[in-house]
Amino acid sequence: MGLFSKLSDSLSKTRKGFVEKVFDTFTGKEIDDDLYDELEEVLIQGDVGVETAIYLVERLRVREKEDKLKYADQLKDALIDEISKLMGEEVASLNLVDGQLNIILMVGVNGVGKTTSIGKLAYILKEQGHKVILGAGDTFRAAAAEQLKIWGERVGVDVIAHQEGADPAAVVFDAIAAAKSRNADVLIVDTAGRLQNKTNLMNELSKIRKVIDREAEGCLREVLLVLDATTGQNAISQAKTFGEATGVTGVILTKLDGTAKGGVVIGIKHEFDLPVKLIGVGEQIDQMEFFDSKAFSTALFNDEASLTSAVEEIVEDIVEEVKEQVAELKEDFAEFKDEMAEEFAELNREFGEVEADFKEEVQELKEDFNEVVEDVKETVAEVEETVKKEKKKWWKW
Ligand SMILES: Nc1nc2c(ncn2[C@@H]2O[C@H](COP(=O)(O)OP(=O)(O)OP(=O)(O)O)[C@@H](O)[C@H]2O)c(=O)[nH]1
Ligand SMILES: [Mg+2]
Repeated sequence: MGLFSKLSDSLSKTRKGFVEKVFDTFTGKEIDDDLYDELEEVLIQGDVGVETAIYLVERLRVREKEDKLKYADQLKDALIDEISKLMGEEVASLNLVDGQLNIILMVGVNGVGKTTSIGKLAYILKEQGHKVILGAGDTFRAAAAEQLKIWGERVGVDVIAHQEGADPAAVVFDAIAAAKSRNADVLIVDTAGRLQNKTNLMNELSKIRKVIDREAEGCLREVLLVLDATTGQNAISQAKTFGEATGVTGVILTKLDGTAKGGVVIGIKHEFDLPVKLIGVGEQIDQMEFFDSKAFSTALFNDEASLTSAVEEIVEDIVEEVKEQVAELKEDFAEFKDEMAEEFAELNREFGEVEADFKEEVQELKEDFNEVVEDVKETVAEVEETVKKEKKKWWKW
């Protein structure tokens, strides 16, 4: 499936559940305060966040005056325009420096998709040619290191892990040493999502940061906060807590595929000075993408987007089918060739037998013919002899 249709597909629930509701508020109505109130409510329900909902409604009031809009339908285009502006046009990237060790720290509460995202990110970076190593900094949850090791095997990268209950700072220390000695240029560190309480969690993260700063000064390029899109408003409040406490540099928004709460991206973009860097659109290894604001708002609002993705899918299906048919034809042809070769060999054999029989018969015929020739010669000789004798008789007369 193409990149765009993947994104468009993963946003289909948000398009149906959120965008269509927003658009419904506009249908066939006059512009008045009730309409703005209703819109604000729908935006909040769609998880863009209270602040962002208020901001967008304010912007629409301004646009109504500036553009002299009369009907609610006209506000629809203005809203799409305002949200697209707010999202920006940039495609996200990671802050990595060539030829140096780059450390990426993954943080976030339990179950949001940190470990899975590490696996997917390692896969992306490895494909890009980086040498990646993983550090199992979640020593709190049973089997957390095992889960990371499974991802490491899947991707084909080394994982540095200690026993359950070990000091995560010690794991990070070893992981940095391993990254240096094995010449890895990207180290991604997993962390625990749940500790006894929030203070413990934040303390642990700051201890890990200290080890990184001491052992690999200046190498911590990204602290990525992983947020689960299905939690909507909760994701926004987690962004507040973690953003303040752990020096987060960007967000990975996971599980966009299973939710109608994709509007949360708009809120995160607007309320925090935090770029959404990557989005998770499924559980598989290749289901994570760098966040492309423009593609995102296009896929969200534009009918053309669904059309393009539908066409893209149809074309892909056709290409797949043709490929399959070509493969089948190739197989058939190979079989046909083998059959023909066999038949040909058989014919050759049969022909050889016939040829041999034929030669024998010709030989026999030749022999018969020679015999006949001999007989004829003998007869001729006898006749000549008789003629001679008869001639002599006649002379005597
Ligand atoms: N549908 C979908 N599921 C995802 C995505 N990312 C992660 N998941 C699933 O979310 C669940 C939790 O993922 P983990 O990676 O274990 O989450 P975690 O943050 O490491 O959890 P803890 O280690 O307990 O803190 C798993 O079942 C993943 O398969 C995504 O983008 N889409
Ligand atoms: Mg985990």
